[in-house]
Amino acid sequence: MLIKTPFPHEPLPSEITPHGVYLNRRTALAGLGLAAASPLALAQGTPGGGKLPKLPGTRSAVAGAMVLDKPTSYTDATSYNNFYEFGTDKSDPAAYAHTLKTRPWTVSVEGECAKPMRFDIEALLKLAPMEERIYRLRCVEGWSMVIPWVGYSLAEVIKKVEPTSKAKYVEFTSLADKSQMPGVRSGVLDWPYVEGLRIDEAMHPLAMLVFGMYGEVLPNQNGAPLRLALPWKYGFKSAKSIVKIRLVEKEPTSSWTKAAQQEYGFYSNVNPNVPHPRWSQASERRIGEDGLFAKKRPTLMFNGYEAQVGQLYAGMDLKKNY
Ligand SMILES: Nc1nc2c(c(=O)[nH]1)N[C@H]1C(S)=C(S)[C@@H](COP(=O)(O)O)O[C@H]1N2
Ligand SMILES: [Mo]
Repeated sequence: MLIKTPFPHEPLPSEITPHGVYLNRRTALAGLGLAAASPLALAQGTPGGGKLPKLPGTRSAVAGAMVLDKPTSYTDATSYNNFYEFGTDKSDPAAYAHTLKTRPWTVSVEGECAKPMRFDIEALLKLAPMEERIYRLRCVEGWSMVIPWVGYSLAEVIKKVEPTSKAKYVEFTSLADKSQMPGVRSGVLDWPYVEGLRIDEAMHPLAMLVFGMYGEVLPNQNGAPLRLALPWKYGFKSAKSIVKIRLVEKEPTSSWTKAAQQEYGFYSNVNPNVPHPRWSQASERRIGEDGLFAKKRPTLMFNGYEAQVGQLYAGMDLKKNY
């Protein structure tokens, strides 16, 4: 049977909210004789919405954490979203996610570990120093963004619970509450939203637990109060609004794999050479570059993070392990 999934189309330019004006800080600084603005200055100059509490992070020292691509405008990053718990249209999360209650919020970290723990969100915010990292985000649908996230490596939390030798994988579960999330009443996915990683992927320093973006706390539509950012994988691997992190022995089944196994594999590493069964993955549209003359960008192996993560997959057949 052919499963009709809601991932089939390339967005039309008309579907994309006109983006806000990007404050070109490099140009502004050039006028002041400070042309050699560091990527840090550039990142910190990427304006947020100015309505949410500030959440600053120091420039990350993790290799590959600061791409030099121009960050997507805050307006685009917060109005063109995938968060099916609030509906399947790109504009639904921004329209409906205000009903999500992000306090109180606890995250249980459990399973194959010596010290299972329930973390209050306030404790997680203090668990490790906040870093700013500018990552590419490549959606499996064929578009991409560049987002200055604020958070720290997921490994910081996993280490705390002391995984046992049986902890081969990590499973992430998002909140699924009909009273707060209107999309959970639909059968579009088998709720709750579940994703998974191999433990060595989860422990990689680039695998990030995110609490903020653009120097402010996460807007609800982007996965408040905490989500993942896995820059070398298709966007759907980065679960939003996480309530449970479970260390397990067997490969978890993600919600998208359950919905259409031939289309969304466990690894889902960005790979221009492995087409999705219904469309090519060789190129992408960068949101904000949607003008009449905008060229598509070639998609990079592992989304451009091959130097950092390639060895995780040494010797694996990436067509088979899609
Ligand atoms: N819980 C949950 N997490 C999710 C999704 C979702 O529908 N539900 N969508 C995923 C997809 S397909 C993408 S591309 C990214 C989008 O993140 P963004 O809206 O912050 O750009 O979130 C991912 N995380
Ligand atoms: Mo996506």
